[in-house]
Amino acid sequence: MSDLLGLSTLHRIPAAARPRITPGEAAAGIVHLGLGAFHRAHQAVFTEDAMAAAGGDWGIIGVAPRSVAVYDALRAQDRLYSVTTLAAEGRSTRVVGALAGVRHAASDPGAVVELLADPAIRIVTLTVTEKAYLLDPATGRLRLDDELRGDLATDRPPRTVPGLLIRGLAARRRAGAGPIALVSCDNLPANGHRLRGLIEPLAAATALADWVAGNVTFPGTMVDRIVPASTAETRAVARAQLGVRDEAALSGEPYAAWVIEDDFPAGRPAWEKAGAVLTGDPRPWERLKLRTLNGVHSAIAYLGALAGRETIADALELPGMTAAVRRFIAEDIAPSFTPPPGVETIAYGEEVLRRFANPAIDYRTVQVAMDGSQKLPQRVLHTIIDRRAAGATPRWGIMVVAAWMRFVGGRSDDGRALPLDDPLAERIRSRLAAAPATPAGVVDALLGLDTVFAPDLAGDDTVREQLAEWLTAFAKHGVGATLAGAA
Ligand code: CS2
Repeated sequence: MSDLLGLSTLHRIPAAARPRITPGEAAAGIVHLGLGAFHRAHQAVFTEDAMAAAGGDWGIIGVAPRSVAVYDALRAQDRLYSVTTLAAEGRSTRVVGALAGVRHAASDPGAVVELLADPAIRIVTLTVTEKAYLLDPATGRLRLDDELRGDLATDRPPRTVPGLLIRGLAARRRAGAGPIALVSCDNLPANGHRLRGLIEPLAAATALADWVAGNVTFPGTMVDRIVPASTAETRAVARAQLGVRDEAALSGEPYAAWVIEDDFPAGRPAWEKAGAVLTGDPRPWERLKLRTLNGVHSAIAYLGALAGRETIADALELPGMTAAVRRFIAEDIAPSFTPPPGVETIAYGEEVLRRFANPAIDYRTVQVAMDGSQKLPQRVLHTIIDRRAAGATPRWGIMVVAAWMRFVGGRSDDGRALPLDDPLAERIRSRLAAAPATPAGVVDALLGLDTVFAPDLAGDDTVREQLAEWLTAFAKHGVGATLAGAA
């Protein structure tokens, strides 16, 4: 008898953990690109709950762009997987039945193009991470690289996400399959506008512009749930809770939020019945979340990793850390924008700190630290730019950038190697290698990354000086002692 989670073993798991919709019952209506943990613990759960509450053929076909491991694991389990909610008080596990299919784009790109041409598919959601947008992070403009040029100019299977989408949209137009919404669920500001800014120039280059203008919408979203990378422990917990093995098991915090711009030309699931907020303009929510939650997450990640802390919750316990990030929120972040109506940024920040302190969540500092060149602009640099424009000196935001500059040097305070997992890793390393190994040398070298630092910021002498001061303090006392003395 199989002990693997699947349709034939569902009867063996506790009734409360069984999927809320019968797997296979709802036909597919959504294609999702990026089958990572975040999607499966966030949008898939909202969508299952919406279908359970209000019906509709909104099953999700999940597409793994590259990694084959998740795709194989989900196929072996009839696309079922569990999410364990981790709270300090205890945990609960549920199996999610929202996936109507899975595909692997790298080995079968044609299948994805065909799905986009299917009239049953009316929504495409994306969690493909910041770097897949091929946008210059400092300017937000499309960066046409060789791979994307190849996707546009040849018939070879598309290798980039924009290439795949354009090919799919062209097929949809030919098939007369009707309008569709493309929904970015990545942590980018004005993510809907960015996705539109990516697709429209490409559509114009392929004579799709009019059809896209009349048939495709780009609703923006704010997505939020802390979903750590799965480990052997996650799978062991799932097995204990379910009584069967789940090789695709996930865990997440109790909190989940989804704010969605309501612009779906061919319908949508009743996500509001699952707790999502449908709105005319999600941008104030995105800004609040990116600058506060993600900005502070990155701050704790760089400072904590340098001080030798492996998890966010442990890093928060460093003497001075909570005081420093509270001042970052109160003095730099809160005055940098107007929050959504009814929300107070400092109170929101306090809730974020409580969520980060959840002792049941092992979120690695190096996981948040990765792809810093893609994350820093919207998480920290926009706060600094807005405060500088208002004549203020955002000392704490500048400290976070200095921590990133020390982090990409590759060593923690006690000399341990730190991973530089970043699409600009080579450029960062070669700039650092060519620069004098002094604080001012490091600042000059890294501010020269013009796709990260906009010219106004890179040319700001006050910012430069403060960056060098923080780097000097970090080198002299270590990050732990600097924090303890700073706030
Ligand atoms: C984190 C986010 O890894 C990271 O960069 O800051 O994934 C964060 O956990 C989510 O945005 C929370 O909604």
